[in-house]
Amino acid sequence: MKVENQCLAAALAAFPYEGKITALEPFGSGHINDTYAVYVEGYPAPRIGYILQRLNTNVFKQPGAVMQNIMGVTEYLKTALEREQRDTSRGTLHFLKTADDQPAFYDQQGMPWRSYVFIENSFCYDKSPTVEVFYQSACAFGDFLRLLEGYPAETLHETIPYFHDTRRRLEALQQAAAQNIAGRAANCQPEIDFAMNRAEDCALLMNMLEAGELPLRVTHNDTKLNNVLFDKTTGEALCVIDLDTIMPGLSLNDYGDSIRFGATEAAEDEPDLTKVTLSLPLYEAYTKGFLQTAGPALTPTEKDMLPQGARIITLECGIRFLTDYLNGDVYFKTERPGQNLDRCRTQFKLVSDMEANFAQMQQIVKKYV
Ligand code: ADP
Ligand code: GN1
Ligand code: MG
Repeated sequence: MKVENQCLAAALAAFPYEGKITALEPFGSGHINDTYAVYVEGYPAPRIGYILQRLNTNVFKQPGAVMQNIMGVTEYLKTALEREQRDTSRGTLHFLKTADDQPAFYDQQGMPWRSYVFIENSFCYDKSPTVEVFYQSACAFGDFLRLLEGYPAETLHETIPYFHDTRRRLEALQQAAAQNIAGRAANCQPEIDFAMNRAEDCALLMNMLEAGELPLRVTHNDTKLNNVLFDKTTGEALCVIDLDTIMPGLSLNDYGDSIRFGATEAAEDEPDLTKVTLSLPLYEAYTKGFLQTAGPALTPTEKDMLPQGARIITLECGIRFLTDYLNGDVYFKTERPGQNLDRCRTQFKLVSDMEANFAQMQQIVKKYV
């Protein structure tokens, strides 16, 4: 057996699964971890019983700290849901512990694996089929923020330091462009200029945080539409997943990252930029749901800054894709050459669209405050 497969088999054997395992299949469309669906015997056919994931240690340097955050937050969410008499089995993730009571298994190569219960009859969207679906995802993320309002933020580990420090993201881009390791800088000078021309914007939210004008909260930090599970039968949003980046952060980033990914009809890596536009109906649906659920917890300044939050995290994400393109695609998984540059371009196109529609975005926020 190849070492790769030996590791997978050992990880599979490390968790106390109920039922006979019948198959294992790569699963999901994330850019960071390796995800597998674990099938267990069932009638009339095998069913997915669990998710097994290998954490990307290039991204998460302290997997133990990631797992401590996740275990703490999921326990807390369970209690919070119980208090509101809501379904705990589908309202949050349930992680398994290994035979020696650990939340992760380390394989012979030292790579960490964790496993959790698959929420049956559920699925994720990579794109909103309707405004209603996007509204539902806003309620799920807004509710997540509200439920974790009382979580002791000081006990959380900062698993990726400076994750959404946009100033530092721009500095990293500057450095990557100067070093030009992969020899690609000449292919993307307009994109480099686009980012550099917005250096002041990159500092805006961090400056406000440091000045005490924005509060630090427990945030998810990766609020893409495909990180919400929906019920296949009722269509209702069930729970927020992909909890690796839960850290102290800004509510504006959680709001904004959802807009960046979901308030457009286009895929994140769409090469045809004429297809990439900000959809104001989707923007409005998300804003409505987010303010209905998280609104009572937000300060007037946070609410006021929501459109900026959307624009700046979109700029940041474009900067990150561009930096990775310049560095030779070492961070985000890619399936084709130029994919990170395409991803960067969609983000910058959205930034331009948000700049052109900024007054409308502000009006929409006002409507739901
Ligand atoms: P990543 O984005 O890092 O690859 P995720 O944690 O988002 O990893 O999981 C990948 C995909 O697996 C999700 O988009 C979702 O389709 C599916 N998934 C994850 N957890 C569950 C779960 N508990 N129940 C059902 N499906 C899940
Ligand atoms: C990554 O794992 P995934 O695909 O949910 C990334 C996010 C980016 C996103 C862009 C830990 O998220 O920060 O916004 O890709 N996660 C990490 O699609 O860097
Ligand atoms: Mg994900």
